[in-house]
Amino acid sequence: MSPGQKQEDLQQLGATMTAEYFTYKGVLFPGVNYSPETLKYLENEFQVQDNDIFNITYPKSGTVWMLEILSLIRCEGDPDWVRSVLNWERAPWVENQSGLEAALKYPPPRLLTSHLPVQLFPKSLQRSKAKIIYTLRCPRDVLVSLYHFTHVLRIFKCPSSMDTFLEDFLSGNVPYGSWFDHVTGWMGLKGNENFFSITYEELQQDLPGSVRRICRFLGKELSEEQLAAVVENASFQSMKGNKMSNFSQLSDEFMNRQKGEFMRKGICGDWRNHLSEAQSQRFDTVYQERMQCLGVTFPWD
Ligand code: PPS
Repeated sequence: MSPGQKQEDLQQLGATMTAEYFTYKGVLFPGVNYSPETLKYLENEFQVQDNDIFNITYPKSGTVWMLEILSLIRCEGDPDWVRSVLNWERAPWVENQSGLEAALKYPPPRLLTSHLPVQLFPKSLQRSKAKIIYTLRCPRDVLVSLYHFTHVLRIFKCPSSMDTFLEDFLSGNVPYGSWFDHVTGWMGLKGNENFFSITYEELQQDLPGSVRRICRFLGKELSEEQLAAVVENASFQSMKGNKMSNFSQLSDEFMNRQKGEFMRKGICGDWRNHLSEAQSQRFDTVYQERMQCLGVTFPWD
C-alpha cells in the first residue's frame, strides 16, 4: 500500500491526511497520493517494457513479501539491497503519484508493484513481454488483515465494525475495489506464458519450493546456497526486523503506530480469530456465488 511519500511532498501538494476516497472507473482509491489523472496516465500512456517484472496483488495478499523475494532473487540472495534501500523504491507501486515518478526514473530492468485491477492496468501490457507475478491470499485473511490495516494507515477510512467492513469488502466498496473482480480479472491471464500465479499459503507452506518455481518463471538460476539466503532473508522475522521492509520509515503522518504495525501476524487462518460463525457463513455465500465461474481451486477452498 506504501504511499512512499515524504511529509514535505504532501505539504507541497497541499494535501492533508484525511481519509477521503475518490472513484475512478467504478473503483475506490484513497485521496492522498492518488489521483484520477495519474490513473488515467498510467492506463493510457505508461509504457510497459519487455523486461519489466510486475509484482501484482490485491492489497494484503503478500505484496511486500513477494517484493522482498523478488528483490532477493535479483541479488542472488545477497541481502545488501533489501537492507539498504526502501522496498517502495526497490519496486515502486506504479499507481500512486510518488510510485509512478519512481517507476519513470527506474533504470531497466524494472521491478514494479501494483494493486490495480486488470481493467485499469496500463494498456501497453498487451503488447509487451513483461512478466507478471500475481500473488493471492485466502480472502478471509485478506479481509482481516485489511480491517486491521484500515486502523493503522491514515489514508484509509476506519470502519465502524467488522460487520460493516465485511459488507463493504464483499461489495467491493473498499480501496482497489472488489477482491472477487481483482482475482477473476487477473486469473483470466492464467495460461499466458508471461503470467505466473502463486498463493500466500503456498509461500507459507513451502518457501524454498515457491522460490524455485518463481526463479524458473523468471529464468533465473540460483545455487542452493543462494536460494537458502533468499528464504532466510524473506522470512517474517527477518522482514519484521528490517527497517527497509517493515514500513517503520514511513512517516507518522501515514501510519498510526499506536494502532498496530505493518508486519502484524503473518500467518494463515487468522480469520478464525476474528469472524463470527454468521460472518463466515455470509462470506461463504458470496464467495460461492462469485467464484464458481473461475474453475480454479485454491488452497483455502
Ligand atoms: S499491502 O499493504 O497491501 O502492501 O500489504 P501486503 O504486503 O499485501 O500484505 C501484508 C500482510 O502480509 C504479511 N507478511 C508476511 N507474512 C509472512 N511472511 C512474511 N515474510 C511476510 N511479510 C508480510 C503481513 O504480516 C500482513 O499480514 P497480516 O495477516 O496482517 O499479518
